[in-house]
Amino acid sequence: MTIFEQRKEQLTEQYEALVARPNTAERLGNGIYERYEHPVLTAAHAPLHWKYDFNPATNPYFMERLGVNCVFNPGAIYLNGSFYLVARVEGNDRKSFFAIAESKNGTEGFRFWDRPVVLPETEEPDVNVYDMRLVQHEDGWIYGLFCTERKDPDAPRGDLSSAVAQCGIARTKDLKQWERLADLKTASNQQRNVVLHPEFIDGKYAFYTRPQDGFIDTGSGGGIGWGLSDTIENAVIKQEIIIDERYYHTIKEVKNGQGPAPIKTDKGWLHIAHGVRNTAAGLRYVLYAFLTDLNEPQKVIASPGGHLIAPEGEERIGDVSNVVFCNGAVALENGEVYIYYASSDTRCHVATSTVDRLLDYVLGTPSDPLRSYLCVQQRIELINRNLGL
Ligand code: M1P
Repeated sequence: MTIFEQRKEQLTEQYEALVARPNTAERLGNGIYERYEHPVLTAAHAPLHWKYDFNPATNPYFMERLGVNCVFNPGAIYLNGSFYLVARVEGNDRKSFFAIAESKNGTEGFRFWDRPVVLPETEEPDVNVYDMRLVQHEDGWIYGLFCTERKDPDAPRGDLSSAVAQCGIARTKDLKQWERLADLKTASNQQRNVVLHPEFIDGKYAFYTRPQDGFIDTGSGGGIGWGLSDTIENAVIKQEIIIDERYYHTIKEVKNGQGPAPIKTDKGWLHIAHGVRNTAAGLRYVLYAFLTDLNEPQKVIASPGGHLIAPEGEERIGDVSNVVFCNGAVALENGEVYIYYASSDTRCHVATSTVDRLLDYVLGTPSDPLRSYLCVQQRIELINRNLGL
């Protein structure tokens, strides 16, 4: 056997074992959701034919030619009996692109389709695209809203990092053929974490936004925003309001952002979002949940204090450590919920729960009292009630 043949065979075996690996849920968890033993998608899940040249004449050492650095921040959708993740795949060259991975049960066996998504461009080409939120809208299309990033044309000479982030919009019926629409227009300089609400509001398309002054800093951008647009082709939000503010000394002090499109329940729209605070070790990203009114999805009606999911164990380490981020979730008709989250901008995980349990969590968990003294009182009340039982 040549080196080429040997390496190809062994790497193929290793790859197939990884994709077929069973993934078991933790036994007890916290009652709100279950984490799983393994990530559902990693860089190693990228098919070999995306990375290696399969021709022995041009690649005698069976060497990686186009490496994949990480696979994270997936959008999610359930269609015709399968779970689909549209993952952010980052090549070794730092550019992200989207690729669809499919699984029958949503917790294991995710396998990428043969080819990544070919996303059409607008007249102003994207330099980088990432973090797609998939939304099955009541207008009949599946929308993918994502961040499109381009170099800041106003950056001073020599500044090769400043960028402008905006919301790109694409739509599809089958996740294969994508139509690109114009980027969303808002009054803000920059937008990230924009999500389409799945239903019309007063006959208009409704968006969760995240206005920000700079590429990293939200600056005066006060939190998760909301705005309406008459159309989705050439979407424009003329008026943006903040519906979930960031707040001093909370998990969302520095910034926050809507996760996936909210889940419709009989008690309101269930939202998963991320909150960011600063630490001596850099930014810390956690997930939190809140509920908004069924008829007025911009009105928050329940807001449990603290995080829903924070990075744990190996999740804490990666390209951007101490981060969990979620832009994909699936709620099945039987009430099961699959929360797809990424850790440390490196790999994708799943946590499973149910609509009932998540509603119990958002409605039964006390809100953040915002001061240590009041937090102690809140806990003493719980302790006293428990000791009295
Ligand atoms: O690195 C953590 C996350 O940072 C950004 O999120 P936000 O705009 O809320 O700060 C995004 O680039 C996201 O992809 C990334 O996971």
